[in-house]
This record gives sequence, C-alpha cells and structure tokens, in this order.
Amino acid sequence: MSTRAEIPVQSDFAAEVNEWIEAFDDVVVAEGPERSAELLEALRQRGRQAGITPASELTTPYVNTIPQHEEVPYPGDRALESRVESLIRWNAMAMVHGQNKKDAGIGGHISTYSSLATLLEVGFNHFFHATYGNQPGDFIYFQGHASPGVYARAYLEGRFDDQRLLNFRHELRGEPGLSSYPHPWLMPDFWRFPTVSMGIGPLNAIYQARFMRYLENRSLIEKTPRKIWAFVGDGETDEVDTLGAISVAAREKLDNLIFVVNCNLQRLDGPVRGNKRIIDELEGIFRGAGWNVIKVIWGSDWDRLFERDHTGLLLKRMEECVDGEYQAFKAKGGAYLRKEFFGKYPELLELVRDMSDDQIADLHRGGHDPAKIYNAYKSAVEHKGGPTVILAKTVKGYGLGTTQARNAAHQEKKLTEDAVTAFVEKFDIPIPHDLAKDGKPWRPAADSPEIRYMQERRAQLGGYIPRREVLKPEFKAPELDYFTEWTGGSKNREVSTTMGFVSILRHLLKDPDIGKLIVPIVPDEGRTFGLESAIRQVGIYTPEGQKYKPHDVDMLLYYREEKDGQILEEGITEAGSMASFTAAGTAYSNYRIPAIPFYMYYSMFGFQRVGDMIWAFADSRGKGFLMGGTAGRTTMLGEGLQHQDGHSHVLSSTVPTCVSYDPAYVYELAVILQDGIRRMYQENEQVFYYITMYNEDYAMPEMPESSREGIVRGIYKLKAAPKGKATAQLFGSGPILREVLRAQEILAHKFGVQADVWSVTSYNELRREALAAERWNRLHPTEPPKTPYIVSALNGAKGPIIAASDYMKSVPDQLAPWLLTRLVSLGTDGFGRSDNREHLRRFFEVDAESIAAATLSKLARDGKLDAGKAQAGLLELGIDTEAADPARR
Ligand SMILES: Cc1ncc(C[n+]2csc(CCOP(=O)(O)OP(=O)(O)O)c2C)c(N)n1
Ligand SMILES: [Mg+2]
Repeated sequence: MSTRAEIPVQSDFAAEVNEWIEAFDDVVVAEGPERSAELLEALRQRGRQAGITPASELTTPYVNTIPQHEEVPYPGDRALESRVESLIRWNAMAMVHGQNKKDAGIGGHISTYSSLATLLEVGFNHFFHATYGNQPGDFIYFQGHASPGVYARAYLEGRFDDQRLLNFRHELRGEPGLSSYPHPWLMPDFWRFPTVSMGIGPLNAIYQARFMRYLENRSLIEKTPRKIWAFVGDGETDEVDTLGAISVAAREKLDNLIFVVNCNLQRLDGPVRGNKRIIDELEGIFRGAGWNVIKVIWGSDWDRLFERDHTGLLLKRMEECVDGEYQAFKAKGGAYLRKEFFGKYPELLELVRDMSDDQIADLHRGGHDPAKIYNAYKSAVEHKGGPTVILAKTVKGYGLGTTQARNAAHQEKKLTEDAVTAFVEKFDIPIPHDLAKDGKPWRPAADSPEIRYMQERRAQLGGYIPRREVLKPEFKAPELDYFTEWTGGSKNREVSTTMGFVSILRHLLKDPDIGKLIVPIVPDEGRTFGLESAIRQVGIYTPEGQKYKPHDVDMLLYYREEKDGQILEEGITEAGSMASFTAAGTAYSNYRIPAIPFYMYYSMFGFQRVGDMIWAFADSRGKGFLMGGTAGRTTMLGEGLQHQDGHSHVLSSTVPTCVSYDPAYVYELAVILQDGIRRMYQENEQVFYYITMYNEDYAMPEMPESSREGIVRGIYKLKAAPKGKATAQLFGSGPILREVLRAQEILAHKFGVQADVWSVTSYNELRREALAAERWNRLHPTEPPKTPYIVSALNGAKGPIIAASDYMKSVPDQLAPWLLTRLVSLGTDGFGRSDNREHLRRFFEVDAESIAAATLSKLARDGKLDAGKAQAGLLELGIDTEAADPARR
C-alpha cells in the first residue's frame, strides 16, 4: 500500500521541484545574481521560521569558482610572458641540478617551483606592487623551498650575475652566495620573510595583515591598496600553525590578505590526501572560517570539453576521482588518462576522440593557466570585507618529464642527461648541450624583447620584489636620567619587577616622541601583569571600536576597546602574539616605522612553546622586548609543573641575536630597558631582548653608584662582605638574589664566614663575551690575551663561588671555564610543584639556608673549614641531607 501511495507523490513532487527551479531561473535571468541571492536568503529565513534547517553549503562542485563567461581577457603578452617563465624555469632547475652535480648532496628543490611558477609569474607581471607611490608595496610570503625560482627571476632581471647563481647554497666561499631558503639574516637586502619552517609563513602573514591595519587605524602609516600574499604548500596546511589562526583574518575583515595554496596534491613523501581531495577539504575549512574562496582547478583547455558535455558527466567523473588518482593521471601520461579517466564512460571517451594522447596529457590544471590565475587574482584583489584564499590545482614537478607527479619528486635534485635534453626542448632554451647538461645559467641579452618586457612590467609595478630595505634610523633613545623614578628605588614600598616594568611602560606610552611607537602585546594576560591602568590609558586595539557598553564602564579602569587602541590583546594565543610581535618587531624595515613591541607573557609559554617562531623572528632581524612574566620556578608560586619556568634562560641562550637578562631589581630593569632601546633603535643593532620579570613584591633599593656597566654586561658587586675580607663569593639573580643576601648574613652571623654578594643580570651575555675573547686569544697566540669581562669583574675575588638563581643550574654553569675555582651552582632543575615560595625554595635548595649550607660544605671540601663543623652547620640550618634530589623527583 505504501509503495503505491508514494510513487505518485514523489513524481508529483519532482514536477513541483522543477517548477520552482524554472521560476528561480526566471529570476536569475530577469533580476540578476544579487536579487537571486536575496530571494534564496528570504527562502532560507522562511525555512528557519518553519523549523527547517538546510544543510550548510561549505563546498561547491569541483570546478573553477569563476565561470568562464565571467572571465576578463588576459591583459599581458602571453607569448612573452610564457618565454620569460620558461627561462626562469630553466635557471631555477639548472641552479639546483648544476650545484648537485658539482657538489653532491648540497640539495635544493626543483619540483616545488615547477608547480608554482605560473602562479608567481602572473603575480610578478600583473599584481605584486613593489611600491605604492612613496609607500612600501605588497608583501609576498614565498613558499620557502621555491626559492630557486625567485633567484632565477632576479637573475633574469639582472639583479644577480652568473657567479651569484653558481653560488647557490655556497655561502661561505668569499663571495656572495644564495641562501637555501628565504633568510633575511643571510640576505638582508633581498628576503623579508623567513618561510621555510612550514606553517610559520602563513601564520605570520595573517598577523602581518592585521598589524598593517593596526598601523593604518592608528594613523602611523598611510592607507594604501597594499596586499599581503602568502604562497602556501598544500602539505603545509597539515601544520596547525597554517590553519589555526585563519578565523582571525575573517573576524578582522582582512581584505588585504590573500592566501594562494599551491595544491600540487603532494608533499614530501607522497600524496597530501590520496584518498580524498585536498581542495575540497580546504574549501570547507576556509569557507567555514569566513574566507572568500576561489578555486582554480581546471585550465582553459578544459572549457571546450565542459562545453561539449551537456549531461554533467565530466563533472561527475571529476568528482569520483580522488587526489591519488589525479596524481597518477599526471605521472602516467595521456594514454593512461584517456583509459582510466575518460574511459570509464563511453560518452567521455567520445569527448576526447579528436585529441592525441599528448594533447590529453597536456590538458592544463588551473594553476598552470595564466588566464585562470589572472582572473582569480583580480577577483581576490577586488574582494572587499574579508580575506581570500585561492586554491590552485597544480602538478608537482611540472614539465620535469619522468619526475613529474612522482612521489619522490620532492627529493629530486638532479635530472638525467636525457631529462635535461627533454627540458631544453620542451621549454625551448637556446643553450648548447654541453652547458645544459651541467646546468649552466642562461639568459638573453638585456635588450631582448622578453627581458625588456619583464623589466617594463616590474617598472610599472614599482620595482623589484623581493627586496628588503632599512632606512637610516633617526631615533634618539631616552637617557638614563629619564628613568630616575625607577633607578631611585621604591622608598620601602614593596613592589615586583613586573609592577616596575608596567609603570615604566606607562611612562613610555605617554612620551610625546616615542609613546606612539610602543606596541604592548598580551595573550590574555593583561590582568596577570597589572596592565589594567594601561588599558584605560591607551585602549585595546579593535578595528570596529567598542560596539557595546562594557559592564565596568563606571569604574576607573574599565575594559576600553578602541579603533585606534594601542594594546594588542590577542586572546589566548602565544603563537598569534608572537606573530604580532614579529610584525611589529620588523616594522622598522617593512613600514619604515621603528615600532617598539613589548610582548608580555607567561615565561613558561614562550621559548618552549613558540621557540621556532622566535627563531624566525631572529632570522627576520626582529627587534623588541620579550617580557617573560611570572618567571622563576619558585617565584611563580602555587601553579606547579606546567607553569613554573626554570629553563627559559637556557632556551633563550640558543638564539644568537637574543640578549637575555634576569634582573632582580627595578633599577636593573630600567638600565637594561634604556640600553636596549638605545642599542636596537638608535644604534640599529640587530638584536632583541628577553627579560624575565617576577611577581614577588619587595622593597626596591636605589641604584648603586657605578653599577651601570656591570648591569648591562651581566655582573656587578652588590654588597661586599660586611666585615673584612671575603672567603666566599655568592652570585644571585632575580628574586633569588634576596635569598643570597640573606645567606650572606646567616654565614656572617652564625658561622663567621664572610662573603661578597654579586648580582648577576645575565649569565648568557657574560658567556658570549668570554667566548668571543677566548676565540680571539685562540686565533692570536702571539698577542697579549684579552681578558673576559667576567674575569676582570671578579678581579681575583677569593674563595669558592656559589651561584643561585630561579633557573636551572646550567645557566650559571656557563661561566665555569673562566672561574678560578670550581663553581657550585644552585638552581631549579626538575619539575615544578604547587606550593608557596618558602617550600618551593627549600625543595629546590635555593633558599638562603640552602645557599649558606652549600657555602659551608664547599669551604669544607676546599679544606678551608672543618668538615665536622660544616656538617653541624647543615644540621643547624635545618637542611635535610637525605632528601631526594628535586631534579629527579
Ligand atoms: C616545520 C617543518 N617541518 C618539515 C619540513 C620539511 N619539509 C620541507 S618541504 C616539505 C614538504 C612540503 O610539501 P608542500 O607544503 O605540499 O609543498 P610542495 O613542495 O608540495 O609545494 C617538508 C615536509 C619543514 N620545512 N618545516
Ligand atoms: Mg604540495
């Protein structure tokens, strides 16, 4: 009964559906696309009111987003552009091939650029502005391992000579080389953005776009049509960093941002999504996050086939295939494609009956078709209100013969002689065979039509890209007098170094000259650091202003958001904050604005969490202050294992341009900040700062006379032995310096042992300086040796050295080679615990009693104190000599 009843209902319904579709078609024809969309939206609304929720449409059919009939004609000279592209392809390939023949194992990549070439060339010829009037132009984040193609273009442009190309990956031979990947550190006039650590480029690009808007909204730079283009690998999207912040771009309506994902369907080992289609997956993710998505899947030569296919069978077949198959189609050639793809349906075979196997093999993917790419870029550049992602389907190893679309393509460094010959023929490179087989560079004369054309295109677009430049700084750092309020001590008021820092920061923010350049950055830790007053003072940046009345608006320190707010409150993202820090810390070059970022965060979530981004920051020649708050494994009380940082100073020591300090007092902090601003912004030194700050309150003393140099260099004598000559030397850093001072008293009063106390602000800097002196001495054995600062500062101070800090023992251990006696390091090796400072410091053996006990013990070992007396001293100090080692508990 039910079957009979249903069939007529269904067919009735099908007819009804058809009527609706016809009616809708009429609207499309009569009213146009916008009205039609309005109609659909109204229907959707109505559906919702009736309790019907339609499935959301995150993915669209597997065809180009821009239909052929909406395309504009290509504006460039296709023949000349194609010629230029071929020449670039040759030189990019030859550079890697030749170098690996000459120097086996030197490496490099040829397949990535071969898939990316047309995507870049359309940009270089028509979109990438090097300048906008007198303003800096677009920023391009290149896929790092496509660098040979970028070098090859610069070679054709005449920016590099033959020798420079022959020095690819040979940077240490007394001549300028070409670095493997984009590294501003190594090629400071060329690269702006280090991108080769997968995921860092796209993440930084998002925050770069945001920071650009920040500078515009704060009227620090002119508004221009400037764009940020990020070329991203499809495999690279596996990194959480690549996709993790894409919602930021949509939320902030960053229509200055364009991602181009080079969907060559492969990564290093094999297919990106062999069993699926990466383009569909990315389309859903980006659209869901609110991005404008443009798919460039098929080249123009497919349009003819689509036109001839009236049944939709071609699209059906396309949507049946997964990426693993698409890869095989390009690896195995035309006959295979005919049989396996078109051959599934006789109607499809018929479609390509008039085409040869070679013609079928040559059917282009969208990412290799300048016309399709041009239209996508044009649409992206014109899109308003949000970011755009272009998903371009390409072929890895395009045009490289037997390497094309093979799983091993990524690792291919050399071609066979036959393959070189085939390449030369395919791309019509007029180079003699004997030069070709060794991968010699080749370019036509500067006045040849193709070179003139490419030069003219770049001239039209304002110059060459990439290029990095730094204008001569005209910056005057405030003198130390400017910080008198903080060098003068806290007059017995108990404050923390964090509070001291925030008040210095607020002072700087008010400064008529440099105040506007300060960029405070926090990942949802403003209150942790007591920034409420600064929030009230300068506001939190939000491009839309404050659309709501904050609940605490009646309070003095309410949550103030402003369109031109100065604080970057990033939410809970250390990676995002680090990306903002990177944009701000390189603004002196990218925007010609010497922004001074202060990024304040939980020190535990810095170097170990975003260490690779900090490394890239250093590579970028970034400047600014990383302020590691709630520092110290015992000073950050209560929070335990995941929060208590006792090792960030070990990690910071690994970054060559990072200058680290662990100050105990606010005057030390003031001296360091003043010196940092001077060195980075006035002297233009390529360094940045890592400073730990703590949340323990105590009275801050006044800056002692002539301590300035020692503070900056890393050590100074803070308090000489109270009576007479010292027999021990005590080093202290951060809040543990106060434990050291207490140990000095205990030793004097209880045991009659005199000790000097030194404040060590930077073991890292002392070690670097000593290493440099030692190296010089090593290389100049006939010259009088240089004395490391640590040696001259100690000036023969007598007795064992006991060093204590809230960091691992390896931090003071760095000085061991230069000390006259063996150093005793006390530190916080091991996992943190939840407890208060007193218990934590006893547990980690860095409290005053443990420091005093270590001194007695060492004196006994050195034969300067009776061992029995030392043992009794330990007992008197309440030391549990049998407690388990905290480093292993
Ligand atoms: C963080 C990180 N992990 C691993 C690598 C090593 N690596 C370099 S390229 C590559 C594959 C890249 O694939 P894809 O992003 O698809 O780029 P394609 O070469 O296919 O364009 C890998 C794994 C790296 N550079 N960075
Ligand atoms: Mg890939």
